[in-house]
Amino acid sequence: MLTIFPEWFTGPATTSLLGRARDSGDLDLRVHDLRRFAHDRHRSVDDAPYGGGAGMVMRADVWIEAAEAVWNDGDVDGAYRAGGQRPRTVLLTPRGRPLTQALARELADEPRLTLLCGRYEGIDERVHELVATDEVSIGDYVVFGGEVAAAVVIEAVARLLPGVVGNAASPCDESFSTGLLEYPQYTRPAEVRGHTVPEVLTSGDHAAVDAWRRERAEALTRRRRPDLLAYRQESDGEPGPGPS
Ligand code: 6GU
Repeated sequence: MLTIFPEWFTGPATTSLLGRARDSGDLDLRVHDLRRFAHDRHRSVDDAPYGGGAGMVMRADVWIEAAEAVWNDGDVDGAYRAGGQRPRTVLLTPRGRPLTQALARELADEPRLTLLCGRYEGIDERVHELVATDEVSIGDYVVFGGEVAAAVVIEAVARLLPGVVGNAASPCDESFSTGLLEYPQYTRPAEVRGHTVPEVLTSGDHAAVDAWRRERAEALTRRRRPDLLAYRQESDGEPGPGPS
């Protein structure tokens, strides 16, 4: 990934399951500093917009040279030259395709990804044209920059990789393969501040537990995310990735 804030990733990249996936070699994550590819002593990566207006725009030439260097990193034949085949290169931007579990699966199938973190008011349009193969957004809201969005993409993709813990079936995974939200879960103690555990869960009747969970998941989905149910009906009961 390419960013002007490589230090931003130290926490997410070294902590918990992502850190473990890197340590075990299941994930090879390299964070590159975009400023290393700047042309001047001040290492500037942005300039004033053509046509005027407030704010700065990130320079296309710096992004292009940085991306080409990253594409060719560790590639002795230089297979990813300008104009040649590029690895899947995802520009994180609010105008991108919304991230879904289906898109995370698609990206997880790639042998290699390059993630570009945009900042400031924007990026020169030619980065979209010449560097990015994909544009991805993490939702309909705006955050300061692509770093947090890239971290979301990395986590969503990494946990789908073979050997990475968290790959096993969990209620969360089921949410987006059955198209339903997850059912409520409980663990000990049996009572907390007067709130008890639903009796069926301690009955030992596995069929009854399954039926209860399914009913709860459906009720919750109907109340909170009717859009998921609509999508499910459209796709004729096919387990799907959710809307869009
Ligand atoms: Cl990828 N970037 C920014 N700045 N804001 C966002 C986003 C990305 N996705 C949703 N909001």
